[in-house]
Formats: sequence, structure tokens, C-alpha cells
Amino acid sequence: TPRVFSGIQPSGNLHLGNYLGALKRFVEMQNNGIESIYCMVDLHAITVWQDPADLRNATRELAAGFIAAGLDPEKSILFNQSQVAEHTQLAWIFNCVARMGWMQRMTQWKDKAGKNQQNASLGLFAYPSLMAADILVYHATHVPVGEDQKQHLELTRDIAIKFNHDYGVDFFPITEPVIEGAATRVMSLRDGAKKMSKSDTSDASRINMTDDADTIARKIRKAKTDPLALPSEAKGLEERPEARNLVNIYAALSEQGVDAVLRDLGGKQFSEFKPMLADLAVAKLAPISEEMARLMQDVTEIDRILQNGAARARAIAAPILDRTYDIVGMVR
Ligand code: AQP
Repeated sequence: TPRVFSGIQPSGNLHLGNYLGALKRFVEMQNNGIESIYCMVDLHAITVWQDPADLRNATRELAAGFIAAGLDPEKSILFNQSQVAEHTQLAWIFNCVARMGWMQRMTQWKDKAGKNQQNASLGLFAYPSLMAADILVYHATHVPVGEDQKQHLELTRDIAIKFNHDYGVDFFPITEPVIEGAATRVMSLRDGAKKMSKSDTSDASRINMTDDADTIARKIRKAKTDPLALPSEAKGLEERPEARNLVNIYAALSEQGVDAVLRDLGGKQFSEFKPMLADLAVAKLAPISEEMARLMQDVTEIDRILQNGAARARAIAAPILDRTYDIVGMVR
């Protein structure tokens, strides 16, 4: 039976890319009746420095974002990673399965560690091993993510394959990444070559889930574009990364294909298209951000939901970790 797992880091600035690439699709999976486990991955967040008070707030705000976007804590399991110790316990086993060379090839490691790798945290280097544990401690079969996580998911498969091979078992499933839709890689509004990112120092580069209507409209109005009109088919967006990005966002928000959008809107200038996109973005995001703000007024309720989710998550993870320890030869 299919089981879905995915996570988002509570590192602040939850943005439109996280929503379209991840959250919105989590809700679709849940509503298709697939057993779904979603995690605020706080242990991943601290691989780079997080102020403790900010981390606490970002974790609750992310949980509010999940619920406001349509995740039902009764149907899906919602929790934060550090409350289920089995993730880190399995990650240690995987640290002993994975190879240094595998980690060194990860583009996120290279990007985030930058030039001074010696000064990056050991946690940042081992990040993909913990991510493999997040997924495999539930024997999850499908992982909905944005395009940027594809390489980490391939590594998750490699770890499962090597574990199964080394111990001569058929224990961990080979998970399928689910990377689909018009917005698997939402780009920065200021630079069509960079992905929209929480850590971009320019706030104008992204639409935050907490932005109000005026801010969203202003950021879209100022988004970088080219002087041409919209083409009438997707082919016409090749070599036009900024235009393609805005059309992809429109398509994803309006739940249409890019070709369908361009059949309607081809020939329009950006001066006309941008206000349409802004109206659509506000219509879709404002109810979510309002609900997030409402939920954040009662953090004890959020904490209760996370705690309850953690207990349900642990009930699945504990027996799988136990069997893993048996396979590895730990005396119990
Ligand atoms: N620009 C994006 N387009 C589509 N999907 C995206 N995701 C992230 N950025 C985009 C997806 O969101 C989920 C959670 O991401 P995360 O917080 O775990 O990872 P991240 O890559 O660290 O997010 P950011 O926003 O880019 O943060 P920084 O700046 O720290 O790198 C994942 O499914 C991811 O694919």
C-alpha cells in the first residue's frame, strides 16, 4: 500500500515555491485518500544556525501553514521531527551505510557550504542521510517534493538499496519521488536563473505566505520580465526564464496546464498579465495567510496537534526501527 512522507524546514519565510512545489500537493495527496505523514523538519533546519526563539516560532507558523493550506491533522499525521527520536536513531545506522563520496556530490551541500566547507556543520554534510531516515523509518513509498530535492531522493534510494544488499534483506522500499505539476521549480522574482528560496536576502525575490495583498501585488508588479508579449504556446517560453516562471505560477495557481493558460492569454503584454496574476495569487493565498494568523493566536492548540501527530508517527516508526536494529545485530 502506498504511504506518503514529506517535510518542510521551519527556517522562516515559507514562500510560494514551498506552497506550489510541496504544500499544495500534500493536500492533493491527502484528499486522494493516501496515508500521508508530514513533518516540520526542525533537526534539518539547525544544520545552519537558527535562533532558538525564531525556530520555535517558525515551527509553529509552519504547522499553521500546513493546516491553513488544507491539511487535516485528523486525516494526515502532522508533527515535528525532533519529537520522534526514531528519525535520528535510524539516521545513525544510515550514516554507517552511506559513503562520504555520496554526500560530497550533493549540489545542496556544495551550494550551502560554499567555499569554506571546513567551516560547515557536520550536520549539513550528513543532511541527506537524516532525510533518508525520515522517509524510510515509515517505509514510505512516495515522496512529493520540488525539483530541488530530486538528488536527495536518489540518495535515499541508494541508501535503501545498499542497506538491503549489505544485510541480505528486502526490508527498505525503494521510494518514488513525486515531482509533478507546473510549478516544481518556482524561480526568484528577481532572477529567473535562481530558485525562489527562504534564504534569499532579497524579500522582493519571493512571495511569502504571510505577505498581505498589497505586498503580493507590488512584488508581482516589480517582478523581472522581458519586453515581449506572452506567446500563444509553451514552446514560446523557451529562453524566457522570467516569463516562463510567471506563466508557470499562473498555471499552478489556476490549476491549468501551461498550454491552456497561453491559449487564453497569448498575445497579452505583461502590463496586463501581471495584475491578473496578482489578483489570482491574492485570491488563493490571502485565505491561507489569514487562517495562519488566526491559528497562531493559540499556539497551545498547535502544540497539542503536533504532539498528537508525533505519537501517531512514533507508533509506525518504532517497530520499523526495532526490526532494523535486529537486522543490524543489536542485542535488544
Ligand atoms: N522554489 C521552489 N519551487 C518549488 N518547490 C520548492 N521547494 C523549495 N523551494 C522551492 C520545495 O519545498 C519543500 C520544502 O523545502 P525545504 O524548506 O525543506 O527546502 P529548501 O530547499 O531549503 O527550501 P528553500 O526555501 O529553498 O530554503 P533555503 O533557502 O534554505 O534553501 C521541498 O519539497 C522543496 O522541494
